[in-house]
Amino acid sequence: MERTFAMIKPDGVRRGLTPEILARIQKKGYRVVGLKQMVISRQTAESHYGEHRERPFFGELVEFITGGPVVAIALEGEQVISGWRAMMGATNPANAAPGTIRADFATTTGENVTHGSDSPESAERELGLFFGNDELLS
Ligand code: YYY
Ligand code: MG
Repeated sequence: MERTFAMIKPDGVRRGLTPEILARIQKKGYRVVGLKQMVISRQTAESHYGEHRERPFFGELVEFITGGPVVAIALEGEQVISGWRAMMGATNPANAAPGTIRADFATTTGENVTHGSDSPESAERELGLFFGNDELLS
């Protein structure tokens, strides 16, 4: 059993996609073990996306992700790290397979509705960044 960090980004929250996305997660059968709506601080955003610090889009990415409320989600399930990434689809919605969240709800890479950790190491780091242990179901 794995855990991963998922997030509905500010574009998804603003557009009212939270219920639709949570429904997809629950229908798939993943267990929501942590859930909160929050505005991400600049410091947390820069840490969360630290691997992209030198990329040209980093500034815009931090502005975007701190620009409105997000929904932070801790998920548990069999192979949930790759499974949630599969449900989201490719980073660029133009390359995302039909039926994935990014294909169905997004048109640009910069505003692609959801986040998902890309490895067990990222999942552990990101869950620790966004949730205290007392905020997660055991
Ligand atoms: O993990 P994932 O979100 O699918 O993609 P990453 O390569 O980790 O990039 C994180 C985030 O950065 C992406 O969701 C949108 C943004 N981004 C961008 O704006 N332009 C790019 N060329 C690449 C990524
Ligand atoms: Mg990533």
